[in-house]
Amino acid sequence: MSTLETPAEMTLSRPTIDPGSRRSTAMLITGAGGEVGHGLISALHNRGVQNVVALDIRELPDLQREQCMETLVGDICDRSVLERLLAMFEITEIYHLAALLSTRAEFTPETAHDVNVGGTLNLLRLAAEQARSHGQRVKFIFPSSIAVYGLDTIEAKNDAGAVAEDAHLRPRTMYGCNKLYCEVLGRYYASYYRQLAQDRVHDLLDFRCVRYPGLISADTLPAGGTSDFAPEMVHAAAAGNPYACFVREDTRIPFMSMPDATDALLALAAAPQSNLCRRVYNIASFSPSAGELRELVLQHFPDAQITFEPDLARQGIVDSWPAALDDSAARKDWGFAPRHDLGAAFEEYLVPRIRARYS
Ligand code: AKB
Repeated sequence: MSTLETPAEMTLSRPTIDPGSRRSTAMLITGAGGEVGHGLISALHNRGVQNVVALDIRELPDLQREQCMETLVGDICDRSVLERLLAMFEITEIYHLAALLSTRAEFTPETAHDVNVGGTLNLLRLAAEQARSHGQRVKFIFPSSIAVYGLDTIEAKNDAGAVAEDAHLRPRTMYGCNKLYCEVLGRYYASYYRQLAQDRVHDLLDFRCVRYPGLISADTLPAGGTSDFAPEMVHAAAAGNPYACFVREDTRIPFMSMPDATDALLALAAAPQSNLCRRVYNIASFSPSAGELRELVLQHFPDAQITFEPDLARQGIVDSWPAALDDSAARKDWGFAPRHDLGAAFEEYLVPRIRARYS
């Protein structure tokens, strides 16, 4: 099949681009229909960025589509979809968000590996090919996760305190293994890709990565993660639904608000390369226990019905994640400074927006 034919697996939502014309430059977002994609597209739109091309396996809602230059429906595992993209656009920057999250991945680990690793490999290769063809480095921004860490016992978790980037890298989930390996692949493509080839071109990719904690959005609900108990608790309270939290009251992992998560991706992307002393950075904002979260939710929604019914398997995953992250490198190198601590996340962001959403 020629690269100019539209494969059955990919459809254009707005077929406005003439493939014969000069390719326009584009910023590609994969997994654009997910929670981070939703926040990132709107953050880029608010900043006046007009060349976003969004890719997802499902059609995006109208509002997101209007905020993009082009939206494509297709699978990152399908290389013909990516070839088609290359025929249409000159891609200068990639935000590769598509992934199967930690809970979902445990039900179909091999499929998760195909998407999380195979899809990332396809995107890294696409970035390298792009850089070779237009002669400029492609920026590759990759959200990794707290799931790359693995602490064997609650005692080890308590003793570890705020975990730094290079410690405790023993993930217990397929998703964590995939994210950790993709970080390594990103480093390989950026520094050593085809290192023995005669026609090797150096410096094709500028790979930058944040390790996200759990994220809480007012506008979307997560699907398939294990940190989902926090956003689910808040949304259920606002919607007037009872909520049985699937982890113990004393469970503690770091979180951040969605606006801080998307701002962090953009701040890392914008940082001068000379300031960056690593490719992979921890970031986090606050680390409440599930019980403390419940108390805070009750302050804002006094009628909320929140109980604790731990699911031992999911509990085991969250117990293996650190209670806090050391994000001092991100603060020092590229000025990471989340605007929402726990109180501000609730008062200034979550509660007003979620109330409006469910009222
Ligand atoms: C998950 O729960 O899988 C994600 C994550 C912590 O990366 N939210």
